[in-house]
Amino acid sequence: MDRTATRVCPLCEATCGLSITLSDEAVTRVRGNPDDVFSKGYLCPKGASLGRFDSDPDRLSAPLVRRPDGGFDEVGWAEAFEAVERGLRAVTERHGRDAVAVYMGNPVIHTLALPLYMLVLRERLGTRNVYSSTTLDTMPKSVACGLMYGDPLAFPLPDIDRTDHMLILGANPMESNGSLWTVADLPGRLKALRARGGRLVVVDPRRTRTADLADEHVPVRPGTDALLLLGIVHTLFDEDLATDPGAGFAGFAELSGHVKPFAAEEVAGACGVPARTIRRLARDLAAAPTAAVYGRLGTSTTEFGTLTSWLVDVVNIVTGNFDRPGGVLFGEAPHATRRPTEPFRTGRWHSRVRGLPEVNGELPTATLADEIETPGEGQVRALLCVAGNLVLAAPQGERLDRALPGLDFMVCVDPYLNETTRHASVILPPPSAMESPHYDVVLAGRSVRRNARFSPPVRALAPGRPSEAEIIARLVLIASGKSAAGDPQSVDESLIDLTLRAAVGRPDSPLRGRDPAELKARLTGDNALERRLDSMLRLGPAGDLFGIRADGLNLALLKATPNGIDLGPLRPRRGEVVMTASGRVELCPTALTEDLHRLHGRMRDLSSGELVLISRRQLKSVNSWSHNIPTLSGGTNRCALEISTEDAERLGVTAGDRVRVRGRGGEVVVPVEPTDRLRAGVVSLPYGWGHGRGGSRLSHAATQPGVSMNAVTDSSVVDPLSGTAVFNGVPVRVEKVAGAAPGTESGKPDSE
Ligand SMILES: Nc1nc2c(c(=O)[nH]1)N[C@H]1C(S)=C(S)[C@@H](COP(=O)(O)OP(=O)(O)OC[C@H]3O[C@@H](n4cnc5c(=O)[nH]c(N)nc54)[C@H](O)[C@@H]3O)O[C@H]1N2
Ligand SMILES: Nc1nc2c(c(=O)[nH]1)N[C@H]1C(S)=C(S)[C@@H](COP(=O)(O)OP(=O)(O)OC[C@H]3O[C@@H](n4cnc5c(=O)[nH]c(N)nc54)[C@H](O)[C@@H]3O)O[C@H]1N2
Ligand code: SF4
Ligand SMILES: [Mo]
Repeated sequence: MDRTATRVCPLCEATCGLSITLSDEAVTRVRGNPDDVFSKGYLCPKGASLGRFDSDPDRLSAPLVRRPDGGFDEVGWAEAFEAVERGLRAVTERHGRDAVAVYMGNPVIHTLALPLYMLVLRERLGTRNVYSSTTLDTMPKSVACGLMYGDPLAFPLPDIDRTDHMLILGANPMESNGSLWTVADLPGRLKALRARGGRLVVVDPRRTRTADLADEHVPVRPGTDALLLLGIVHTLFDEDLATDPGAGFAGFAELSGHVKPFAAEEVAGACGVPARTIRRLARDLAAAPTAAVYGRLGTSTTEFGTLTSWLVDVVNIVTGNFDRPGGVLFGEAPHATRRPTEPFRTGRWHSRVRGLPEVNGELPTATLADEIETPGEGQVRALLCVAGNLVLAAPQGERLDRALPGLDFMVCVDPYLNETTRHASVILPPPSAMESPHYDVVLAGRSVRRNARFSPPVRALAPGRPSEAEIIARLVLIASGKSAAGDPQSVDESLIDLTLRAAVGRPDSPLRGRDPAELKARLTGDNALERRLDSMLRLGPAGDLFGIRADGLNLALLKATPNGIDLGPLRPRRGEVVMTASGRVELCPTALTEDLHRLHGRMRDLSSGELVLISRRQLKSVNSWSHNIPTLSGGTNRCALEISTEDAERLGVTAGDRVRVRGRGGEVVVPVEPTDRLRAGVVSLPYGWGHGRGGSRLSHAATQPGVSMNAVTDSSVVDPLSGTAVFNGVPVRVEKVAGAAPGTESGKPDSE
């Protein structure tokens, strides 16, 4: 029997609504759901392949526990949890709580269960060794927003549907579909901007598909966007085009002083962009009726990631485009979210080996290998890795590949036996997305239109198989010193009690004085996790407040509305969001203006002319874990080093020749693809390849393994303010090799 179900896609931040056809419970077809209130039928090739992810024969269906001889045994769930309990307890009893590190990868934000439970798990583990993909990605933006607005999760989002002018730096949304910016059908919306007469400018060392669509492409030298943006801000002051944002903002007058050394004419050489272009970019932004500047991975994972992220917002503010329709607006989740309780600051503790500051309760993933390898008090001896593929994702991942086997104990919550999980002591595989309920706890708050959508599981869980929520809840029990065999729902029950008690206790709460038990009795949902979601929906800005707001949201309403509920466009709301100590938006936080000296000191080396490596994402890849899906690999989706035709000629290489790419972190041998899409002096590798390692079970990926870009990157270099890794602007040497075997990779450090 065929049937169809709706579900939001978990593969990227665009959150497209899908219509899924099942035949005898197997997914036979995935289409965009034309009635979805947010995505209106859009989908990309990855979403169309979601059924292949579901039916991939390499997905683990039972837990694996390592045998003394090194292989894995498939075991029952109770036995696997007992092994975790024993393993983690042995480490904490001997070495203390900080000896257990936790790493959370990117798919965390694409599930309902993980963002809700990982916070609790982190708290209960009580370790300072918390790591995540955030310090491989968005942390610079968080630090900038924390310092400017007081909330590290308050991200201004370009109002794409109403803007007249978009300046995009270091992002390729035509292929990535957007990031820190949840927009379904971003390609269509960028085209619509052009069609209504709006202007699109793309700053990127590579002429990407997004740049192909633009009115203007500015091929900047990698790692120099902070200088380019400073040149723009300088021009705005210099030519009297800067708008004083007024009383709610601190530091406008000071700003013009800070940008003094960065005139367009001063930075042009380092950026590789003519001064007249920089000045014109500034004038165009100032002249546009509305404009929005957006920067993503190419601006974030560089040595000056936090400065660049700050300057993107500075330009939006001093061109009068901050917190207004057509400019940038803060996102707004429809459910209750955690707000910070104290002004943002970093460095409440430091990493043991390199002394890097804590940010948002985390330490930089770039220093995890140091913490595992360096003996002494506080050494990391166990790792809990949830939805992460550290070996391919972290800078100098080959070093982690060598360090992980030295751990006393390692638990992975992951559906695959892959490059990282092959080092685990225990692997706990979550069920497929098809068997998991979904609501975008994180991404709903980054969405260009406010909306609420709930997807029930498309298919029932196999009997005896725990949901991802149950897996993590049992880990929470273990971390709380209880038995993993206890009741996992007790974790949610106690969290619901806490939330409701707080809601009735707040002096300004509309629910003040109500009985929490009475409110709890009204929650609906098929399990405790769903009831927890119901409480968050009901207490949120669009919630029904347990009946006070007649048309407000609750879970039952979302279940009755499978295509979702649109709650309208974003609105100006900085008054609600900004929570700095001064109560004003801080245009010139000291930590940032001080970092300008480091940038100024580096201006010369940035234009040294050595070859630098940048990363790229591919339309048919999902980071490191989709290459096992045959429909998403092969053809144009392969691993090769792009090189400018000019550099190819200089090195005497032509398409398909093999080259050795050597960086400070190590080297790879990879075929080249000369292209006129790259500016000279820049080479580009796709991120996420490097499969085919012994002990992994990714049969299709092993047939075309590619090489890992992170065999070349260097974990000793980070953006110091956020601890974020550097994946763009990595100095490398490239030389032709004769007759090397395909995809050879030594990962041997060049100099350490
Ligand atoms: N050189 C270079 N390195 C980079 C980047 C780059 O551009 N260049 N990009 C960086 C960025 S932006 C990011 S976000 C990081 C990503 O870093 P990671 O998140 O560590 O890596 P991913 O490749 O996303 O791997 C996700 C893992 O989660 C598993 N998984 C998939 N779905 C689920 C699920 O539902 N539940 C669970 N429990 N597990 C699941 C997959 O099998 C895989 O092992 O990589 C970073 N690394
Ligand atoms: N198809 C697909 N979509 C994805 C993913 C995927 O793997 N595949 N991954 C998801 C994840 S985890 C993320 S974080 C997002 C990332 O989303 P994006 O940031 O939009 O994606 P990237 O392709 O990494 O784009 C970075 C761009 O920066 C450019 N660049 C590199 N260095 C510099 C520089 O110094 N300055 C400037 N101005 N540009 C530079 C690169 O050429 C590239 O075009 O994508 C998400 N969506
Ligand atoms: S754009 Fe992203 S959310 Fe939409 S179908 Fe593709 S992978 Fe899924
Ligand atoms: Mo990412």
